[in-house]
Amino acid sequence: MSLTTLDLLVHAPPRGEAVVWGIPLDLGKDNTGTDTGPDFLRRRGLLRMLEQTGISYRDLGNVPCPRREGLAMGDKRVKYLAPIVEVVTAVASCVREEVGQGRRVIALGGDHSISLGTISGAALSYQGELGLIYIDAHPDAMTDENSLSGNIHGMVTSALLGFGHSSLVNILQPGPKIKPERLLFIGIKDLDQGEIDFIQEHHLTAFSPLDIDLDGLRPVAAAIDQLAKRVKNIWISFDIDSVDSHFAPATPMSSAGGLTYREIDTLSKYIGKRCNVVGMDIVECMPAGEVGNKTASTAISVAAHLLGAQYGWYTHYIEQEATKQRFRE
Ligand SMILES: [Mn+2]
Repeated sequence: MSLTTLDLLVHAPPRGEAVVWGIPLDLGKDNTGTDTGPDFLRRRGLLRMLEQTGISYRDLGNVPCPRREGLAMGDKRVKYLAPIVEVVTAVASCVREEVGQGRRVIALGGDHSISLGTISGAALSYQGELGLIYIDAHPDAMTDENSLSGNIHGMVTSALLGFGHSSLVNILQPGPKIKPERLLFIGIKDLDQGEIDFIQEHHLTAFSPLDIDLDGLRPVAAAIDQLAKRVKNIWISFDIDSVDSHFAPATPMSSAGGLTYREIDTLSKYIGKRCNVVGMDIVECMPAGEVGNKTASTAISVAAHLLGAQYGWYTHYIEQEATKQRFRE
């Protein structure tokens, strides 16, 4: 074992206070079913995890989000633009406030369009001094001009970088929110040609499962370290579909070939110990697709690790043994 890996396993009580916030926005894509994601993750152990790991938190409940029945879709190139912008603008202003108070935000989606709000808010709170690690099977870098579906959940990173429909770019304040050299993609594997061009054109750093198969996690870890050195505060946007469907089936774009359990487990531990994670999104959770408790337990342990906590079956086991011992004494 190297000193690095031992260091990653040290149990240190996570610092600071967190807020849990549900954003059941379900308008950013064609299929529905991610609106129940926040309550599902709470019920399946997210809040229990926060209690067990000693993270003090407040649950802010769920943001009211309009349902698509009776709503006008509007321009087919940016479906449901007006209601999405309304919700994410409110989200941005609340996240700016919470982050400004030094609280770490755990934002539960909803589809990935919520991140237009959470990340814009956090970036504005730090006057643009924010790094972003985007863990997703898709880079979500389309625009209203080249998207085939017109779904806004696929236009997130392009808008944060300042490209695409002006209403998505100018959330809360005009202009880009993230600098291209402060964005790191991990897990992308399903890309449109427009996204391949976008990544090349803006020299974005991206690691696909193929890169990880070829070179291992070492280059990814180096890129994480480099980002943490470049910018103090980091936001993690975790799309459940970045993980192989075997380990996290409950997501609309679930597919095989994504990150393995061990890869996401290692990565989340590494990020949690090496980066100052100021907040995270956990998005695209679709409870109807759940098998057993696979997706929930994967997502919840990822969240714990991103906050710097040790969490898993072995920590439970140790706790139980410690309780038994106290009882005997
Ligand atoms: Mn996504």
